[in-house]
Amino acid sequence: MNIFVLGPAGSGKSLFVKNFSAYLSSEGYKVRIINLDPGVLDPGYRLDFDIRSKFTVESIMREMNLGPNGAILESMERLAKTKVPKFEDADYVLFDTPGQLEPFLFRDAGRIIVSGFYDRCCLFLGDLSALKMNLVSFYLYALTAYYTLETETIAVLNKADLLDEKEIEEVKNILRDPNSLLMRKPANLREEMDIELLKSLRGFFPPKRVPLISAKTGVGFDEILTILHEIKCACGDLT
Ligand SMILES: Nc1nc2c(ncn2[C@@H]2O[C@H](COP(=O)(O)OP(=O)(O)OP(=O)(O)O)[C@@H](O)[C@H]2O)c(=O)[nH]1
Ligand SMILES: [Mg+2]
Repeated sequence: MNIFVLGPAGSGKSLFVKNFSAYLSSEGYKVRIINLDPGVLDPGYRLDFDIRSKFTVESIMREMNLGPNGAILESMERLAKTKVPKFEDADYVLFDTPGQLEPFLFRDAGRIIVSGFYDRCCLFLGDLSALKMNLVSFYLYALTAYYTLETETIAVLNKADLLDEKEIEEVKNILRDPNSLLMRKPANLREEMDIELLKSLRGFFPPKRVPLISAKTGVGFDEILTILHEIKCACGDLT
């Protein structure tokens, strides 16, 4: 299965790929790792394919005399034209994706590359410590990825180790029952809208399928693996 790890800048994609790949290996799976981020300096893990062997944001800046944003856009044009290898020998292929999610998602690169892999899903990471109660925007962003890439997308709340038990329980409550938002303070128009949106979005992201994890400590990795198994079974492969 090909797993694209997506998420806003700094949400923990690279650390997740590093530690989740080690977890999968320790569970006996054969894992391959692909880096699609031409801007990363040191991803900190062993790679089976690295886009930086073709180009980097820095090399494009020098070559074309561009600033960082222009070079990132150019790098996405080149990424769209790159033939990314398929590793048929692996149980799981993990794809680390560019730190700048927008050009990957909203230009051709993401759609072209992701659609080239049949057996696939996306994990959309959010930084729980930054999101706190702003779960609606996280869901909407994950939904945007789902629609743009036309690929089953699991919303994953990362950096759970940075929250205390009470905060974790609060987030879980909101996931389970959006009305619990109301219990914290009197509803204003924005909160009423949040509740309605959360209720609708639960159709796409059922609470049971929104793991709270830590890419740092490995908490929640087993939950993600269970979800991946479920997705595989739903696709008809019961092996
Ligand atoms: N405490 C904690 N820190 C984390 C966790 N995941 C990532 N981090 C830290 O968050 C920072 C960003 O992590 P990265 O893995 O580089 O995030 P990224 O999404 O790959 O970042 P970009 O590729 O630059 O967008 C680093 O300092 C990580 O050590 C986590 O679960 N818990
Ligand atoms: Mg990264």
